[in-house]
Amino acid sequence: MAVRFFAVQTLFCLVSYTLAQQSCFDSFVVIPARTASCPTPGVTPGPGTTGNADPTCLVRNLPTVRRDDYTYFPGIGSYKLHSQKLPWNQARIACEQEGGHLVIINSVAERDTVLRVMKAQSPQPSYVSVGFHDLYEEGDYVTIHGQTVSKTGFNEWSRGEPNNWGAENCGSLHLSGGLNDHKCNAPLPFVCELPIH
Ligand SMILES: [Ca+2]
Ligand SMILES: [Ca+2]
Repeated sequence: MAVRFFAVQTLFCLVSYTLAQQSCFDSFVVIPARTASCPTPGVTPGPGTTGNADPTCLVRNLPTVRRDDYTYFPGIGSYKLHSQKLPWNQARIACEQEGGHLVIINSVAERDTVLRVMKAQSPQPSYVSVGFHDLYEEGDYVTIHGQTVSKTGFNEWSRGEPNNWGAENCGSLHLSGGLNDHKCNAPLPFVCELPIH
């Protein structure tokens, strides 16, 4: 059927070309239109414009630049505490929109730095969301960049944690310095990290 259709179209085109000296072969060329629009970092995408359907949008963040609202700790990293409480995934997105990511703790020194940021806030938050979860598989804790938490360089849990109490699949840090799992839809303050020292 397709071959016959193509043959008929070709014949039609030849006739058209003969009569009008115009080619209609252009109508066979399908140029895929790039209909999806990538979100602009820092701008909340509107409905249907998340960019997730467009693979080219997966390179999301602009090159990292220093921001005045982050605190810089030479040799360790740059951090910002958001005291506005958000569910874990919204916090993750908020950090990305600033060009960073939910903090990933890779050492005791970095944990202590995040605690300094938390303790500088008034009132001090008991917990902040950080960049790990076990959403893919219960008990398999990975960072938002896909690394197993036990290999990140910092894997100290608060006493009795993780306990998955009532289905807790998102990561947080307690003011006392240990990791915790909490319910992803429970709004918490959160700490973003810029990969810049
Ligand atoms: Ca869990
Ligand atoms: Ca827990």
